Amino acid sequence: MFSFSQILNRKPCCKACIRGDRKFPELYGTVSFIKALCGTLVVTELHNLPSPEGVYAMHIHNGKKCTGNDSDPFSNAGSHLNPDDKTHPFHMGDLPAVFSCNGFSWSAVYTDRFFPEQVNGYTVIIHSMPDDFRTQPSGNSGEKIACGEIR
Ligand SMILES: [Cu+2]
Repeated sequence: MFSFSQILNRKPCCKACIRGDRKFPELYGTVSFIKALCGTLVVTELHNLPSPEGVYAMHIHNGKKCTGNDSDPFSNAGSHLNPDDKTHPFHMGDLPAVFSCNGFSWSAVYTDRFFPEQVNGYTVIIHSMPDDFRTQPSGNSGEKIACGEIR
């Protein structure tokens, strides 16, 4: 019988090493992309989130670099990965939020919106606020506070 717990032990196809911006230099973690069924198991582990009980939007963005400028340290991460020109929250790169457990978070979600190869080379962004899954184009999720390049 098929079981996702076995898939968790598979080697990820690609991975993003997450780092906080200069306001949150302690924030770090990984987002791993494991091929599963008709899509991907996305496994997220984050340490030192800003608030012990915070909820943070997470998306795959269409930029390729976690670089930026003074006003937006990750401006080169671009906006939501959305090759099919859909509305939010139906972008390819839209994902469930991460919940802080005293600054730590671990989660796994299965999505059939993409295979790992389709997001390889792009970026994962963690935002300062939860996603309202309603406001266009990006769920009113606040600043980008952490970023990782998928490779
Ligand atoms: Cu985003």
